[in-house]
Amino acid sequence: MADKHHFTHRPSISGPFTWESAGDFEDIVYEKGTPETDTAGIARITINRPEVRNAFRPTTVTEMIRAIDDARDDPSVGCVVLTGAGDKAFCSGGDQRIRGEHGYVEMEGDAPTGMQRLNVLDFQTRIRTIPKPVIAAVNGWAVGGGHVLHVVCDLTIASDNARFMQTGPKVGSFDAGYGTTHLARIVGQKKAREIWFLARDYSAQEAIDMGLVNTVVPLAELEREYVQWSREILQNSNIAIRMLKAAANADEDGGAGLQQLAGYATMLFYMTEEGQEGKKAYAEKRKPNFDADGYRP
Ligand code: S0N
Repeated sequence: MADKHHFTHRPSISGPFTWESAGDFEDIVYEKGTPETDTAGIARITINRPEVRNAFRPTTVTEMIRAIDDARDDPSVGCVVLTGAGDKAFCSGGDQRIRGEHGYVEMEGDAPTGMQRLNVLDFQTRIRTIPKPVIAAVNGWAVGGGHVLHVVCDLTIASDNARFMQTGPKVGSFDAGYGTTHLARIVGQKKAREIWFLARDYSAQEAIDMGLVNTVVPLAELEREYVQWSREILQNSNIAIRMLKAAANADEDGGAGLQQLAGYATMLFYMTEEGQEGKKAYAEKRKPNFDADGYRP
């Protein structure tokens, strides 16, 4: 007999969970779940610089952008997880050893390579605009620009050893974009100002109490938890989720947010008979019949 309560069903998952490499990178590990297993449909980006608590340098960010762009374009991926290597940090923000005069700059010997700029902002924008949920799996410190990364993600699952901190005013930096405005949407204006002005660190329990994260689990269960959340997401309508994410973004992102939502509305319109009729009539050099279904109320 069909399960009449299928809508309350949570898929049960069983580890161990396996992942397949999705490319060669220097600073990150990019993987996709194994087809036909519980990780199928999930892409996982792991910042892999544990010796500096997973601080990012321009190369790290460029690689994360390549990975998330791949996840966006891959129709077998419905959900992305962002995490850090090891058990001490998710990400400690910009690599302070290579902070230059107006951005982060890598060196080859004594010579700077590439432009000095904050390319992490481009990655933040990708997290917002990919029409698939991005889950931050915070497995230790989330600090500075690393804290902002989890703030920008759609959901945050934290391990019980996670700690959260914006150090900006202590180290001469700030993120006055999503790192402030979206944070305030999440935890409220008073709390967001406290987080930035005092630059204190907060425990996983304090984070959940202020609504900064979605759930907290023991570190050993973090992978199981984000695979479980991903599986539940993946069994739901991806178009519904795309539209919901775009609507939540549009509320904050002004014209850029509306552009995303409007683009998806156009995509849906293309998928209708009425949308297709316009294209067909043009190709067949005839007058289109747009009102076949009448004029909807
Ligand atoms: C993360 C912390 C709290 C961990 O403490 P713990 O566990 O005691 O470890 P440590 O012994 O301190 O660290 C281990 C090794 O890792 C190095 N390290 C840690 N973090 C960094 C880092 N961010 N850059 C470079 N190295 C790092 C340590 O130096 C140590 O190395 P060794 O063993 O060789 O001594 C603690 O480590 C900590 O507080 N780290 C610094 C956190 C921080 O201040 N981060 C930078 C904050 N600013 C930004 O992230 C800028 C953000 C940004 O890019 C941006 C974005 C948008 C708009 C503006 C900006 C902007 O630039 O402002």
